[in-house]
Amino acid sequence: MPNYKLTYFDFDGGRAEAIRIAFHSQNIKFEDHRISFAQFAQFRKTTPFNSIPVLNIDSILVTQTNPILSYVGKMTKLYPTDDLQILYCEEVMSAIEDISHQLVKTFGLKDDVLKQARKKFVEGWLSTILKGLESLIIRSKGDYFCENQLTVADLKCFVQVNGLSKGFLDHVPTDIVETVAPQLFAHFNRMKKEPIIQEYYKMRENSK
Ligand SMILES: N[C@@H](CCC(=O)N[C@@H](CS)C(=O)NCC(=O)O)C(=O)O
Repeated sequence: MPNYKLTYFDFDGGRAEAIRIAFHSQNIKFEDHRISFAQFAQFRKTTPFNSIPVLNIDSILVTQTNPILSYVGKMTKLYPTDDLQILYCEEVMSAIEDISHQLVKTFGLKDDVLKQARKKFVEGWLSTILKGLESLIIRSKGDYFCENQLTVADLKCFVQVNGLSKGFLDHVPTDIVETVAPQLFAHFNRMKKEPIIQEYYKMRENSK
C-alpha cells in the first residue's frame, strides 16, 4: 500500500472532508496533514494550482478534489461500478463544487457589500443548486444518489449540507437546505445515521 498524505485546512469540513471520511471507512492509513490559513500562504506555492486539497501518493502530488475523492472512493467501495451510476455520482460531486465556486466570490467582502452578495448567493445560485441536488435524490428513487448504496456523492453532499447548517457563513440562513430542498435535508438526516459517518466523527471526538 502506498503512503498517502492528504493536505487541507484544519477544520472538519470543506473540500477534503469527504476524502478523509472515505479513507477512514476502510481504515486505510493516511496522513491527515492539516494546515492553518497562515501556513497556506507558503504551502500553496508548492502546489501546481496554488490550491488545496492535495494528495501525495508516495512522492507523487495529485490535485483536484473530485478526482481524488473518486479515487479514494474506488479503493473503499464507495464508488459506483455501473457506467450510468458513475455518471450520476460525478454529476452530484460537480454540482456541489459549483456551490464553492459561487460562494468563493463573496470571500473577502465586508459589511453591507458582503450582506448583499450573500443574499444574492443564497437566493440565486445556492437555492438553484440545492433544488437541483434535491431533484437528483428524487430521481434516484432511493435513499442514496446512486447505485442504491452509500457512495462518495452522498458523503460529499453530507459534508456540504452539514457545513451550511452549522452557521459558519454570515448571512446564509442555517435552515436554508430544509427550507428550499426538504428532500435533500431528509437525505442529510439519513446520512447522519450512516455508520461510516458516525464512526468517523466518533473517532474525531475521541482524538481531541
Ligand atoms: N479545483 C480545485 C479547487 C480547489 C480550491 O479552490 N481550494 C481552495 C480551498 S477550499 C483554495 O485552495 N483556494 C485558494 C484561493 O482561493 O486562493 C479542486 O477541486 O480541488
